[in-house]
Amino acid sequence: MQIIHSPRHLGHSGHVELMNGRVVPAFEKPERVAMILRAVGERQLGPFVDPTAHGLDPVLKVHDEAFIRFLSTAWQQWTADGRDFPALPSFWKAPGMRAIEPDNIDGKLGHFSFDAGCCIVAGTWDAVQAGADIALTGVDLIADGQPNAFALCRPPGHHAHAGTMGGYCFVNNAAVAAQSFLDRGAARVAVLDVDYHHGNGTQSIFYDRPDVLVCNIHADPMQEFPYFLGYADEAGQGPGEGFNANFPLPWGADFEGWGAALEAACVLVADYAPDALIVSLGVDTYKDDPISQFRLDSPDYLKMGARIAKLGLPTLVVMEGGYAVEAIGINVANTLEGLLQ
Ligand code: SP5
Ligand code: ZN
Repeated sequence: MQIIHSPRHLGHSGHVELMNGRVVPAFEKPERVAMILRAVGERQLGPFVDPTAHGLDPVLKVHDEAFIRFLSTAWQQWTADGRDFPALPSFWKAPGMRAIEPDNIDGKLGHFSFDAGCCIVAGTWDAVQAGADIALTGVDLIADGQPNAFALCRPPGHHAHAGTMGGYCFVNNAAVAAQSFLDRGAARVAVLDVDYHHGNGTQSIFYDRPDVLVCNIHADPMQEFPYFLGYADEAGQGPGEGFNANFPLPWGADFEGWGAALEAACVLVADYAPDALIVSLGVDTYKDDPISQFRLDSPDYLKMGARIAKLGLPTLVVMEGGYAVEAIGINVANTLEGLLQ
């Protein structure tokens, strides 16, 4: 399986997030990629491939132009204001306020975000662009005949909406990839999001469309971030009705409960008969994840990969979350190994 990655993610480092009321070093950190590279290298799941540059056009197919302009200039505007430390939003609009993009950078940060999980530093935009190129290179490889590929994107993407960053995500790599498959001739694409957190951004981007089926298995938003999307009754709207499926699970879920949801989601994917499958792979479902509450163990990821492989679909795996750095490598490598069997 070709593994696409780039050292450009290293620019997104030294950042912080607001967690439990405190500003702390970000859980979404560069060591995550280093550990994954080491594990997939040791297991010889490679070869490793560099991304090719695709520019912003494929990103702008799923993201608002004003949002992308903001991401590409935010650090410059933040530092022009005299601040030489990471940029973090701290103001948001309430319902009833106006959806205006203010001139002021603090206003912009609030306008284009839904939490204080997306910190911007000098190298963030370059890392984000590299992430999108990694996902798009994965699409190229599969469109050119590879049965599968692993897009080792960092930062992750599935919480990012068309015009909103959040949950460590800036550009929605999986959504950009799904749209690219369609633009390269696919009639239908399925996204299977197995990250611990609901992929609110991916759901939102495709919510009214029948050409992308989005299935999410995640912690019940009644208990867990992102709280305001990801409930079981969200089935899509308009022409997209019936093409979104959520499988919220309670805290403490192990592979017994989680695997039953995976089975149900795989049946939906198989019935949809897509031309390509995108797996939004978060391994924050792991029992020792520092910010999550599921109980999957490392061997479970082999089973997860094997079940997905049984679908027999061209499959692009896109990296999302997973914060137990000591185990992230083995858990990702197990998933890929399961997929290859
Ligand atoms: C891509 C991804 O996995 N993003 C996750 C963002 C989660 N941010 C909010 C987490 C809230 C966790 N609260 C419980 C803290 C336990 N100490
Ligand atoms: Zn997550």
